[in-house]
Amino acid sequence: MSSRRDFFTGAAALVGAGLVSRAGAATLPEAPVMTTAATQPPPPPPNGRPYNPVVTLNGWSLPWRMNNGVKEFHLIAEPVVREIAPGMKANLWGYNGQSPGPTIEVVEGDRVRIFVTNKLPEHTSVHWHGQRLPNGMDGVTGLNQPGIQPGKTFVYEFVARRPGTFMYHPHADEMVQMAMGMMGFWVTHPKNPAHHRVDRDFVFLLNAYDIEPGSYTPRVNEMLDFNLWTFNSRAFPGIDTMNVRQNDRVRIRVGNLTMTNHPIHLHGHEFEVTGTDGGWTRPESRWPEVTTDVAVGQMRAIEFIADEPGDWAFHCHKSHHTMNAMGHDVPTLIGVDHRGVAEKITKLVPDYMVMGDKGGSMGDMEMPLPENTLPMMSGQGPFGGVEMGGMFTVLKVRKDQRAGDYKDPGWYKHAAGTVAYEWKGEPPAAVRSQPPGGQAMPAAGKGPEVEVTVRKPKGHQGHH
Ligand SMILES: [Cu+2]
Repeated sequence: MSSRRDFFTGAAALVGAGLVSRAGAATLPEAPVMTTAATQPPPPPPNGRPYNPVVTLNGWSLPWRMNNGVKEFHLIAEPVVREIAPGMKANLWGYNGQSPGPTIEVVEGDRVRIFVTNKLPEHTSVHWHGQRLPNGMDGVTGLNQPGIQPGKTFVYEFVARRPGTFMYHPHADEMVQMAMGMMGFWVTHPKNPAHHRVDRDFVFLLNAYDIEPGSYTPRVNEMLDFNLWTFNSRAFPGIDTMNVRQNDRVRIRVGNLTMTNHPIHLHGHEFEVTGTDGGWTRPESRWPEVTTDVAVGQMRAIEFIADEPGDWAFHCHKSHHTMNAMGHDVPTLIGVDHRGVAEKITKLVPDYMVMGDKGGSMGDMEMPLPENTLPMMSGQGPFGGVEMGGMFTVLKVRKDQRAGDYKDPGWYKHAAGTVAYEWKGEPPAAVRSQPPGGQAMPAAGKGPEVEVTVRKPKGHQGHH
């Protein structure tokens, strides 16, 4: 069923959330454009089969129009400026104003028609990674179709046959276009919304760039030595937190379009891999873990009950993937007494800094940074510098986070006696009053002992 009223309903649902409408030719569906890198709360589907929408971390889902029962989307491949984190922007290629492109959400059995307009300076195509579809819709330039030349619009059409987690990306000048950020997420929801139901469903892509400190555009010839590691083309502290209610069943879907694998690690909970790039895993095949490797080209859906309140780190476990650029050329001098050396070198090489001679900490160090460059490790938490970058964010589990509320609740307020403390000869009173072997509970009618101040992450540490 279609009606004139349906025509822009999808877009209307998002207006006011950074979305700019851009009318296309009369016969084409509108191609809305997103102007912000902030996470957009998921709008319920305005028409078509019902589903439980996903939340794209620092991203959004693409509205559609219904045309005689076909879901029509319009992607525009184009150069974009993506804010990687406050203090750094990158000239990337993407879709509809951002990179990665918008998430496409459809329902198992939907007939889907996607218009792709090429506003890049070279030909492109779109491959619908993981889908069952007619061979001529698979998007490999030269093999399945001619390239989409600049200024041209191609149409892809197929039935979303298999529910699950997918990605899309060009299969044309792939090394350049993927190094420039051409990619997006795709979710095909099960026909029965009660199947695989969760309370929160977060999705994002893993990406890597080689952006020289002080510059704005990725070096596209890079094969191995990437220096910027991101979730949905955002680097910590620019990645939004995942905010959930205590005891929510949470799914996090991750797709990897970098050139290396990423062991994704969650603190405080065990999860199971409930979906891969090939579909849902059989329940008898699942086992609990706290880290799962997401190899190149793979998608993984992990699920867990968020039953431990707090601010839990969620990150890639390769430590150089939780650092921002400049990580490569700094010598390790742990155990070396270099008193006076750094000072002398600084006179020769202004950007030089010593990588902690005590095994330590750069999070609090001030160092001169080139323009448009993030500190290697930064981010302020309630107790000081978090000393992370890149692929790192926080799962915030709160008793009072309402269903459907994705707002950041601020830092966790710890119950008295449940924070690691400095030993001063005897435990503080709050620790002594804890029940032996049990979790400390805040005394009835009394607030938590620790007052925390919320400080905004500093994106531009070290600028003078
Ligand atoms: Cu990694």
